[in-house]
Amino acid sequence: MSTKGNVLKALEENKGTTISGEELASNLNISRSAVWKAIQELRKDGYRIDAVTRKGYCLTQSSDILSVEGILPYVTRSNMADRIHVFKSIPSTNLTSKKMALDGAPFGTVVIAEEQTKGRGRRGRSFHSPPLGGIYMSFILKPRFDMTKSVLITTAASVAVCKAIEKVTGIYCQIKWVNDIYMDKKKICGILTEAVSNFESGQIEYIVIGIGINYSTDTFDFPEELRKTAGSLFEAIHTTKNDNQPKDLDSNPLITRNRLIAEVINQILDVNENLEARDFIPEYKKRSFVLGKEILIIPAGETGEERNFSEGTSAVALDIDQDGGLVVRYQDGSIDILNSGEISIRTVSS
Ligand code: BT5
Repeated sequence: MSTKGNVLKALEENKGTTISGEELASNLNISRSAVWKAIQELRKDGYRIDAVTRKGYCLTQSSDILSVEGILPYVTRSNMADRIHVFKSIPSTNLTSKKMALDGAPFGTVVIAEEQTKGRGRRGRSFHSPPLGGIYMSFILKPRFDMTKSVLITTAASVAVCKAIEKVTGIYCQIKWVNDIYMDKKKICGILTEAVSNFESGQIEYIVIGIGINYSTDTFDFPEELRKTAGSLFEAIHTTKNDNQPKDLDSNPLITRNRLIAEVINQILDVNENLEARDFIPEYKKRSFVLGKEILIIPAGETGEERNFSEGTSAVALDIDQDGGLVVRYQDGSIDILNSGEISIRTVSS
């Protein structure tokens, strides 16, 4: 690790407390001027580091630049130091993950970006990924069963993300089948699961799960057409499931993007290890806001965009089955199970 990386690691481990230049220098076996130089570089990168006269340096609690050093202290697994990769700006963390997987990156690798310039949604749609306020991350995971159950993987990931958000921020989110996470009726997270197959054998070699969370994205950072439907965890005033009190991001410096990313890593790796047990299905149902409601099932058009609203088929969402499929009843009384990601649904009744 570079001197700058080592100094950052030490500051992250002591976040919120002051550590002297002398101590940093001796712990890292470098000169005090090397420490000073590293601090200057980190400040240039945007880290908020206070210098306290005769006491030393303190990385302020609210400093929240994404970094491996800032994430690692909260990750429960011990083998992740070389598997977490943070980028400033890349086209898409899913794309980078796929390339890394083909180049031999191990299962459990996580790719994170401050900004995506070509964030991807399903079926060629885009996921708006501006810098600073968002979390864009992808996992390279081992396929645990055939991809006809790919909906199940996305289902499990949705629950994992909701649990991570609740644990770190106290905010209770809901899920719209299959891959959208909502807070206060606005989409704050989307998930895109993709498979990487071996060209020759046709076998699926890797699964890439991409997660985009609007953490503190300003409404005006969304394009006009998304402002009514897209929300952010810390947009304005939020309520928690437990106390229904306003939640202010700055009042709790322990809530950071680095911390939330670490918890998403913990939850995703845990749930993925035991996917077949399907323990997450009850939690998915509890958080689903479509169950019991009238919905419109809208097929995707050839360009990937949804077809005309009026083409939708009306149905009632009854249940989520053991493979993450949505059980629906059509107006003629017939029952169907939707497993394909090739449709979108809209709630009609609230
Ligand atoms: C998704 O697709 O919601 C999956 C999004 C996955 C994004 C992550 S970020 C990390 C990883 N790398 C990638 O390149 N992608 C993954 P879909 O269900 O198709 O929804 C896309 C639609 O959501 C768009 O057509 C917009 O209407 C809306 N949308 C776009 N950006 C949004 C945002 N930031 N927040 C809320 N809604 C958004």
